[in-house]
Order: sequence, then C-alpha cells, then structure tokens
Amino acid sequence: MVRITLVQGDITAEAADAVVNAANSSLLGGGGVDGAIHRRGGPEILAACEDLRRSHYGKGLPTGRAVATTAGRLPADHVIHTVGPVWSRQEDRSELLASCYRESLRVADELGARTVAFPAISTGVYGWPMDDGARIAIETVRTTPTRVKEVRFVLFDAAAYAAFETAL
Ligand code: AR6
Repeated sequence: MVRITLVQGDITAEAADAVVNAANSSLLGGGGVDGAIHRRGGPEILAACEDLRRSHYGKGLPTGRAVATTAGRLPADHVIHTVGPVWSRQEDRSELLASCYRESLRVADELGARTVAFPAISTGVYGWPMDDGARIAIETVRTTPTRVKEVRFVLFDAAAYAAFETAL
C-alpha cells in the first residue's frame, strides 16, 4: 500500500524522485505551480517540453494525461506534467481530475519512482473547490495500484493542508 503524507510548502523544494506539475495542455509554462517549476528548474525543462510538443503532442497534451521530463535544476529527478480540468459548475469533470493522479502514478511507475510529490491539481487557476479536489486526490491515490512507496501532497497554504487532512 502506498504511504500518503501531507506537507505544507513549496513543491519546487521537494527532493522526491518525481514532482508533479499542474500544467496546461500547451506544456509551455504558465502561472502557479507550473510557473514556479519552470522558474526554479531552469530552461532544460522547457526545452524538454518543446521536444515533446514536436514529437508527440502537436495539438497539446490532453486533459487528464501525464508525461515526464527532466527536472532540470530542481532537487527532484523527474517532473511529471499533467493537465487538470478547469472546474465547471455545469459538467462533472471529476473523472478527468482523478485521471491526472492515476496517469501520473502510471508514469511514475514507468520511471521507477518510489517517492512522488503532488500539488493540489486544478485547485488554483483552474478553480476547483479545495475540499472536493482534496477528496478526489486522496481517494484516487488510495485506490490506484502502483509501485510508488510514498505519495507526498505538498500544499501551498494552511487551508489546503487542512482540506487534505480532512480528506485523509
Ligand atoms: N508549491 C505547491 N503548491 C503550489 C505552488 C507551489 N510552488 N504554487 C501554487 N500552488 P495552480 P491549476 C498551489 O494554479 O489550478 C498554470 O498557469 C495553488 O495554491 O498552480 O491546476 C498552468 O499553466 C493551488 O492550490 O494549478 C495552467 O494554465 C494548486 O497549487 C493552470 O495554472 C494548483 O494551482 C493550471 O491550474
């Protein structure tokens, strides 16, 4: 069984085998976690993302999918980029959010990663309510078969930490 731990902090400081980026389908950077990862990780990550766009994802990485690159200068070995769904009041997109966690763990298994750090995907710019995002994150990681030993949720503020603690 995977061990789930919670920490409050900045995911770019995590020395995990892989850190997950809450990216967008362009893979070319943005704000939030994505901006922080590219800033701290340096240009090597963007160069790897540009290669992936050229080789595999000319139309962008679809929502709910995940793909790995170098972690550049980050203290992690790999970055796994995943594209969360934008929150919608009209449409239930929970399955796409669950897919981000599942697909990231699948990619982590391919990499042989034993420790993986996740942010609270979609709960920033993409507007997903934190309590629901936390519930989906915890439930999906708990029920996904994986060889990853530890999943660490790195929550940016006290409110996010509290939501994950409740979900756990
Ligand atoms: N470490 C950990 N968590 C963080 C950090 C950090 N350094 N920075 C922000 N958070 P977001 P999304 C939290 O917006 O909602 C980008 O522009 C933040 O408080 O990073 O999936 C992409 O390019 C929130 O709880 O990702 C996309 O266009 C959570 O991480 C879009 O934003 C996710 O917030 C993706 O939006």
